[in-house]
Amino acid sequence: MEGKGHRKIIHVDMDAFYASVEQRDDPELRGKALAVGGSPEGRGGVVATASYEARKFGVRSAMPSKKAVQLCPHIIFVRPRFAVYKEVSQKIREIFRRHTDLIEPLSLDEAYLDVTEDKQGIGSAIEIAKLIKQAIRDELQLTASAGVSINKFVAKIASDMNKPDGLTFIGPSNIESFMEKLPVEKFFGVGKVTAEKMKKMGLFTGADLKTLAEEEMVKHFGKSGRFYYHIARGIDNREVQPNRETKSIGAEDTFPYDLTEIEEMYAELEKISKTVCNRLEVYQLKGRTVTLKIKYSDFRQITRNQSFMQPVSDLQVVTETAKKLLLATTPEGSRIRLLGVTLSNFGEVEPKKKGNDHPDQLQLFGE
Ligand code: DCP
Ligand code: MG
Repeated sequence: MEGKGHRKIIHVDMDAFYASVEQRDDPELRGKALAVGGSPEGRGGVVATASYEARKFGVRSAMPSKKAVQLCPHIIFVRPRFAVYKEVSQKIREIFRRHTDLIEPLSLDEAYLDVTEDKQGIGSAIEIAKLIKQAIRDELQLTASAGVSINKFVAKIASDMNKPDGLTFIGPSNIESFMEKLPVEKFFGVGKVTAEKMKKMGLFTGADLKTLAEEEMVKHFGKSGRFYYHIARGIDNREVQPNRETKSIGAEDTFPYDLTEIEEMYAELEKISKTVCNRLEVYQLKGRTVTLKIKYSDFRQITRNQSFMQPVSDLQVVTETAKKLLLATTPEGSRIRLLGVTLSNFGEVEPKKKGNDHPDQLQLFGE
């Protein structure tokens, strides 16, 4: 690689994380089709993750448990043990820290590492990725997949390419052709709705995106268009940001058609709040402020929030607050494209200090 002047970035992502931890800790579950989260009766429950044995049947994260049972009748449901996942996550981070302090966790099971300068002077990012994978296997009896490249975006795509237990290197000379072949839905920040829009415009791959000028990209896709423009050319200068504190946890959904009925909006808010509360549980956080984000069909966007004296994380409180905020701001006849719910203002109640504002919010949004 690893020519001069390039960064050396590793993206590490654990394989079937929750499910692998459960199989590790209970030999009865090894080799079995397994879903963490949800329940067989599955009224509204969704699968957090599935073991690779269950994925063979098509079971996926965020799938309703009912659907999972249809696909894989012998699937076993296991309750999540968030405290254990959190502990494993900390141990993984300790392993990373043997090589670098430039670690940016994206979730419990995933992080970027900048090893341009590594603590042990190994020099090769591929070698470091191998050592990290080996340590995770030896010390934690789990497997991880790693992607190695010169920027975050390509490293993240690479880590997903040879799962499980993969190690994929995409060097500077391969990046351009790699990006050209990449389907647009793999681009960072491109969700279902943007992907549809791109396809309608005849844009299917990185090569197609490259035919548009930067201003055209911005015209069609807003601020993200500029990022897509560069990324299609393999350029991603985002730095690995260590010690980013979680300032907010949220989820949002853009709808394939505009919502006009309050019942529909409520149903979506219930789903989104559920995702948020699951994440709050993972991170063991409670927030004092609930924020509702609404984007209307004319792209007008508003946020409204409500704060509580005590931090909250209860599903019912979050959902009811979001509904109340919606009702207070959305007159009849409104057409809504997007709804989002975010919790912020974490931690204990303390008197407001001056100069204690953090503008650099880490949003844990989206799928
Ligand atoms: N998770 C969740 N709900 C989702 C997606 C994920 O609760 N919709 C949880 C369970 C996963 C963990 O986060 O184990 C990590 O998410 P990943 O997307 O990395 O999925 P896995 O690690 O399970 O599988 P993979 O091997 O594809 O990375
Ligand atoms: Mg994973």
